[in-house]
Amino acid sequence: MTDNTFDKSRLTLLGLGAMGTALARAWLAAGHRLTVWNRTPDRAVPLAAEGATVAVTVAEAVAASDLVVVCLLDDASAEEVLAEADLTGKDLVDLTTRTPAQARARAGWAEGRGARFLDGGIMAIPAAIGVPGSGGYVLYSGSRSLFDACRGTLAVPAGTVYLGEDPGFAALYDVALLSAMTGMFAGVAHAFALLRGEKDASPKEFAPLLADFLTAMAPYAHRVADQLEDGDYTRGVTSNLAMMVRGNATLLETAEAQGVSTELLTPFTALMERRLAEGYGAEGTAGVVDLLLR
Ligand code: FVH
Repeated sequence: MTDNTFDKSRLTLLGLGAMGTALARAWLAAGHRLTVWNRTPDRAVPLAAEGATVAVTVAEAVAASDLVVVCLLDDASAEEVLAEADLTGKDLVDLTTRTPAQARARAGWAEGRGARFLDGGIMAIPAAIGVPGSGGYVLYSGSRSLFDACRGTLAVPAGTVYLGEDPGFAALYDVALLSAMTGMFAGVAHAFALLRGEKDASPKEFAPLLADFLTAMAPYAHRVADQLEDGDYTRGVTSNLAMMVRGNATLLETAEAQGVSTELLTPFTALMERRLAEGYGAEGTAGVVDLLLR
C-alpha cells in the first residue's frame, strides 16, 4: 500500500489470546474499525459486542484491511495461520514473540509474498495495554516506511520504539530485556526463599523493601553501558569486583545456613570469581559481559 492510500483507522487483528484481546479493546476504544479472527471463534464474541467485525476465515480477515496485525503464540503458529493468505500489497505487523533469526526469516517470507513487514516485541502485560502512563511499550524493527505510515495506529495500545530496518532487532532487544527480567525473577525467588523459614519474617513486609531496592539499583545498567562503550571497565566504579566477590561469600554462606539452595547464585558468582582471578578486581561487573561471549 502506498502511504497516501493507507486507511489509518481500519485494521485487522489475527489472534485473540490475552494480549490480542487487550490490543483489540484498545483499538476499538480509540474508534478504529477493527476486523478480528481467532482460531477458537468463541474468543471473538465479546469483541463483536464491542464493535469488532468478526471474520470467519483468515482469508476474509486479511482481505478486510490493508494493515494486518498478528499476535499469536509463537512463530510456528503465525506461519501456520498466514500460510494460505494473500498478502499482496498488505502491511503486516507481527507482534508474536520470536527469535531474531525467526523475525528475519519471517520478514523475507512476507516481503516475498508482496507485503511490507514490521516485527514487534511487546514489553507490557495485557493489563497495561491501552493504559496511558503504564510504561508499556512495543519495540519495532523492519520497514521504516511502514512504521512511519502506521505509527499513529500502533501508538494506540502502547508506546512505540523503532529500532531500524533490520527486522531482527525488535526480537533481539525483546529477548535481551526478557533475559534481564528472568535474572530479576531469579533474584526475587532467592530473596524470598531466604526469609521463608523464619516464622517472623513477612513476605508482605519485605516486598516493598525489595521493590524499592531493585528500583534504586536499576541505574546500574547505565554505568555498565558507559563502561562497555568506552572500554574502561573501572570508570565510575564505587563497588569493585574484589569487594563484591568477598560479599558474595557471605550470600552463599547465609543461603547454606538458611537451608536455601545456592543454585541461582552460583553461576554469576563463578563468573565474577573468574574475572577477579584474571586480575580485574578494580572493575565492576562489566567484564562478565565479555566472559559470556562464546
Ligand atoms: N501475555 C503476556 O503477558 C505477554 C506479554 C509480552 C508479549 N507476549 C507475547 O504475545 C503473544 C500472544 O500472547 P498471549 O498472551 O495473547 O497468548 P495466549 O493467551 O496464550 O494466546 C495465544 C494465541 O495464539 C493462538 N494460537 C496458538 N497456536 C495457534 C495455532 N497453531 N493456530 C492458530 N492460532 C493459534 C491462540 O488461539 P486459540 O488457542 O484461542 O484458538 C491465541 O489466540 C505471544 O507471542 C507472547 O509471547 C504476551
